[in-house]
Amino acid sequence: MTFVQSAAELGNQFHDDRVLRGLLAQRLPAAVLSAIAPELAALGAHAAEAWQRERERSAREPLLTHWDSQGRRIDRVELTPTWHESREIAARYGLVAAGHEDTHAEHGRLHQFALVYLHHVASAFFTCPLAMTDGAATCLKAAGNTGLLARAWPRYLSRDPATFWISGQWMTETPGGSDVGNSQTQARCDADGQWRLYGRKWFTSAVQADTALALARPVGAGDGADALTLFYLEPRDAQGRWRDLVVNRLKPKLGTRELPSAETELLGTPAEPVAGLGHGVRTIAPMLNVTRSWNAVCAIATMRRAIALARDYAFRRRAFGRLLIEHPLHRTTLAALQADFEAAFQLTFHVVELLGRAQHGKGDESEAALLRLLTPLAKLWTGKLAVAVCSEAIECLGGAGYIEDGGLPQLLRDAQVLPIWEGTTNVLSLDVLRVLRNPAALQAWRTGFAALLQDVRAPALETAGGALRTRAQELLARLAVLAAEP
Ligand code: MFK
Repeated sequence: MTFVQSAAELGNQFHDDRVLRGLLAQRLPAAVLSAIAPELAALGAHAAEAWQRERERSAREPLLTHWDSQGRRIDRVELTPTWHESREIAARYGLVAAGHEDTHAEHGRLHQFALVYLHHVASAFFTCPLAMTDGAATCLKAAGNTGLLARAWPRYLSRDPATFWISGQWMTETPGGSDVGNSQTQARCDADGQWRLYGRKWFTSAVQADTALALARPVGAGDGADALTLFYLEPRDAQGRWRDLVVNRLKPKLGTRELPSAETELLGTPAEPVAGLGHGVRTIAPMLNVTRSWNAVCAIATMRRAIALARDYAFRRRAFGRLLIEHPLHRTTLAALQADFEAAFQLTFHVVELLGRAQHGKGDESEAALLRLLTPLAKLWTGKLAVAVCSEAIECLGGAGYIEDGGLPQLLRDAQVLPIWEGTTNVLSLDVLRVLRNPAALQAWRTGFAALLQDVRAPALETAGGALRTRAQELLARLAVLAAEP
């Protein structure tokens, strides 16, 4: 009888996650934790079931149909079953709402992002429009646009799938991916006062979103980022027909293939300025900072999944007379992956906690500055790390890891988007420098580091703590020099 190796399996992804459970127990009041634990456990069970289910069916992708049988241009986008399911889950579990509701006060963001972390991989990147929806809600609130808040906010935060809306973020154009200031989309105002957008958006993530925030340049406004205006639009009418826009193509991407990213042409799409005219990049910035936090959470969720599979496999697979986990080199490899993951996890959830505190007016100015500084850092570090961790996890399973049906190749392909969208590593490094020019940021970093290092008190950690202090001081000195450069 030929030997057949059993595949890596997943248990309940909440119950099995020592790191998440430890953090929540440490950071949340016991009453909050016991209130949310059942839904975390339910999503943890769903994560494991969804992983198994995906292994048993062939890959699906959204489908774009341009014409109906009579020759009418319809640009119908059919979504995958997982995307339909994820919309339901997102509303019912409040994956956006939990971050904005007052139920758990400043702990709301921890609650929300624990849910997101558990659901991300099972969502087939439905987390992308959820991140943008969260960003849009944050952006409208920051802009204080009462009309748009009254219209869209209750939908973005709805826990009812029938009324839940998702938002897109339409910035990228052919001349401007990172350099958004090069955007060419024009905004023209009709005689009756209606603004309309004309131009090509080259990477409209989640094209089927109910609303979108889009940057465009009012005619005569001049060049550069500051002349752009942020507009709110609803791309389809009540009958589901596109409002003066066409969907030219769905992007043939390396990964995130269930996510319908599209090339669209705006042909006079009605839109409304979010916060007056001009300063569009500054107005959309709150959205960018929120989606960057989501990106970091989804990156650590990806790492955790890759490591869970590699670890389970190490307890099943025998080589050279013993289990892989009994080989010191293999154990060291897994331990190194886990160490990187845990560091990334702690940084990311620190950002999440700061976000919740800032939103509820708990943090002081120094905390706000630290949040602004750590957000791009968490995004840039975790995005790149997720790719490396997935790659190493594949190697941990050898040839079995390289096979499509096992799921790890898709995890790696999907991870590759994390360092790219929402600011590449270099763009975010420049953002960090932008922040550091504010002396309060450097001081916040100093204070934040000192507070964290105070917690390193166990005698066994004395040497490591000392090394960390020296490295932190070197880093601070280097950052001060960089921040002073023109
Ligand atoms: C699973 C997770 C899912 C995640 C969701 C994925 C959705 C993907 C869909 C996409 O849209 S992907 C495309 C995302 N594109 C980017 O992230 C753009 C990357 N480029 C940048 O981030 C540039 O730094 C940026 C365009 C924002 C600014 O470049 P500029 O043209 O050099 O502008 P400038 O003059 O430096 O900044 C303009 C203003 O914005 C300044 O304020 P003031 O007008 O008051 O001086 C900046 O301080 C402010 N600003 C820029 N970045 C900020 C910010 N303010 C707060 N936070 C920031 N991050």
